Amino acid sequence: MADEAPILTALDRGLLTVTLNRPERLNAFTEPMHLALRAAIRRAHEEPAIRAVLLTGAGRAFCAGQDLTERDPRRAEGPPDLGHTLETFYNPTLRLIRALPKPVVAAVNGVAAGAGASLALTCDIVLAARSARFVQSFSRVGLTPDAGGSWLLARLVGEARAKALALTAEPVPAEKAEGWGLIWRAVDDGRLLEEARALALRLASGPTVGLGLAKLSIQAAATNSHDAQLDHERDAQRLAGRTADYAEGVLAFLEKRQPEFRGR
Ligand code: T3D
Repeated sequence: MADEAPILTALDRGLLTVTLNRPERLNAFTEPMHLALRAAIRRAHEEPAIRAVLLTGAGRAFCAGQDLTERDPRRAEGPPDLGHTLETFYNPTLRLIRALPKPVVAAVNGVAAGAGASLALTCDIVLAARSARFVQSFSRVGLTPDAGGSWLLARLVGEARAKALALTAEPVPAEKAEGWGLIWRAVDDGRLLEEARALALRLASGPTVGLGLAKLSIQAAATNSHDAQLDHERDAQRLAGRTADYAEGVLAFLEKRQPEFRGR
């Protein structure tokens, strides 16, 4: 298993499926896995043929966050600089996911803990198997939410729940996560990949520029004033209105047929 690629990728009909692939460690992050995930997201930025991304985990977990076997204090010369590892390994990839002007769907197939939960919640649409759970496990090891976790939690579920989750590390089952608005949908375990893939393929055949602009607009709204957001929307719509997909969308509506978007 040690020789297996830590990240698997497959491209099909505009959808890049990225699978975290260290199932024996619940897909916990090592440096090679970080670098491979970042390369996959970079590829999604660079290749026009990629119009959506699906992120999932191999085996029974989505991701257990940092691989703690790499943080064994018995083998360390002194306290680690975790800020350095966040800045070097986690944060660049999370920024790339947020900045990607294409939809990223997470299929959370099992437990998502620590930075693994943050990674899932960074994605644009999160589906989770009913048996999956989200754990802010940081406090169990003396840490504080990272990889965007504190920012995401506070915005998604509000300060009261965010603080309770961060301080208690109480697991949130998928259905409760859906009810709280932490994720989009909880799905029967056996149907998770099928449903997530169908959704991601639908997005991959959509008006890519418009979808990307919509994603970035919603994100900008988190920090913009209403006034600034009106300007942001004006500029985004200007760009969307110049795409061939917009012309095709209107034409298809007028001709009473399904549009055939090309992603440009
Ligand atoms: O360090 C930095 O760079 C800073 C950044 C930090 C970001 C972080 O993510 S900090 C948080 C790190 N993650 C955790 O603290 C989670 C640790 N894992 C757990 O709490 C539990 O494993 C889970 C709640 C995720 C799942 O529990 P359960 O009972 O379903 O599974 P398990 O039996 O605990 O784990 C199964 C195996 O995976 C087990 O190995 P074994 O005994 O079969 O050989 C376990 O040790 C291993 N495993 C699980 N999580 C990790 C891990 N091995 C290394 N690192 C892990 N994070």
